[in-house]
Amino acid sequence: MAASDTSPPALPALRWDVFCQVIDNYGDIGVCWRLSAELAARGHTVRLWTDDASALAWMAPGGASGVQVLPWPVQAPVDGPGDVVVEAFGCEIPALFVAAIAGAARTRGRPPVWINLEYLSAESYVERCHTLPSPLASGPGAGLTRWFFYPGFTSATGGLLREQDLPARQAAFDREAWRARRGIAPDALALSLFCYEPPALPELLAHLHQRQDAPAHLLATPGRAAAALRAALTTISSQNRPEPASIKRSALSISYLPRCTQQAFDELLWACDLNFVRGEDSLVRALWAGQPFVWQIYPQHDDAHHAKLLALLDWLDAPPSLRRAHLAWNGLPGAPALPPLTPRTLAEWRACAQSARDRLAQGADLVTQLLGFVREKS
Ligand code: TRH
Repeated sequence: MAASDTSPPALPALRWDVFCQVIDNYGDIGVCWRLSAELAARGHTVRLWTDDASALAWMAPGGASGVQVLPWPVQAPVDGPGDVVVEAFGCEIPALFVAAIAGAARTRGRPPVWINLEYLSAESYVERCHTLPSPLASGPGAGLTRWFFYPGFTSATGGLLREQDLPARQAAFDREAWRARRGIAPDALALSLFCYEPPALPELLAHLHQRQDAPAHLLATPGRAAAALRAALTTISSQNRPEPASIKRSALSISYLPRCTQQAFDELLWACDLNFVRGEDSLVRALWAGQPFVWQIYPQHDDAHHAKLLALLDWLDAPPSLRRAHLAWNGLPGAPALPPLTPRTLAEWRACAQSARDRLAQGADLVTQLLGFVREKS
C-alpha cells in the first residue's frame, strides 16, 4: 500500500514581480537574482524590476529561463501585477505599481500577495517580526496588506536561499582540479578575499607572510577587496621594515581574480580553506560552503551592525578564536589582535562552520518557505 502523502499540494506556476533597488555594492541585486532564478527553476515566471541591472552582466551573463530583467517601471504593466509582488530590502515600489495592485485586488477578487523581503540578521527581533502584516492606511494602496518576510537562521524565520541543485553541484565539484588550474600548491592554505576595507588586513598579511607550516595563497576578488589589498601591501612596503630572517616572502602568493559569475563565486568558496566574505549573500554562500570563514559585516552609521555581528557569532556558537577574528576584522572598539591562523585554529573554525551548515541544512530553505507562505495567503 502506498504511504499517504502529507506534504501540501504543489502551487500552480505563479507570476512573480520582484523589485530591487541597488543601494551600493552587489548584495541587493545578488540576492534578488538568486531568488528570481530559483523561483524560475521551480517552475514560476519572474519579472525582476531593477534600477541597476549592470552587475548581472558578469554575475549571471546567461540569464535564466523564466526570468525577465526589466528597468524600474515608469508605467504599470498592461497585464497587471503578477500573483506575488516582492519588495526587496524595503525598496519603495512605484505608486503606479501600487495602484495596479489595488486595481488587481478589485478585478481579481483578491490582491496579489505582497511581500517585503527584509535583510538577513541573526538578531532576536527577526523571529518576532517574521510574517507580520503591515496594513497600508493611505495612498493608492490603502486597505492593502504587505507582509514582512525575514530570512534567518532559525526555524521561526524565513530561512536562507539554497537552490535545490546546490548539493548536487557541490558534490560534483572537483576541488583539486580547481586549485591546480589556479596554480595553488597542493599543500598551500588557500584564502579567498571578498571584503570592504578591513582594518586588520595588514595584520592578516603579516600572519600569512610569517607562516612556517605551509605556504599561503590569497585569491583577491576584484573591486574594493583588491584595492584594499593593494593599499595594505603598499603600506607594509613603505614602512620598509627589515624582515626577520625566518620570514620568507615566498610563503605568500597572491592572485587577483577577474569578476566571475555567482556560480563560479560559489566554487571559489568551496575551493578555499578560509573565506573572507562580506555583506549578505556571500555570507550565506560561505555557510553553504562549510569551510572556515570570517565575515565583514556591512557597516552602518549608527554602529547597528555591531549587534548584528555579535548575534551571528552567538548563533554560530563561535569558538573564542573565531570571535576574536571577527571583532578584529570588523574593527570593533577595543578589538583584540587577529589570532594567528594555526592548523589547530583553522580546524576549530572548520568544525564550527560545518556544524552551522548541518543545522541550516535541516531547515527549509527560503524559497520553499516563501512558497508555503504565499499558498497560505493566496
Ligand atoms: O557586495 P556586497 O557587499 O553587498 C551588499 C551591499 O552592500 C548591499 O547594499 C547590502 O544591502 C548588502 O551587502 C547587505 O556583498 P554580498 O551581499 O555578499 O553580495 C555580493 C554578490 O556578488 C554575491 O551575490 C556574490 C556576487 N559576486 C559574484 O557573483 N562574482 C564575483 O566575482 C564577486 C566578487 C561577487
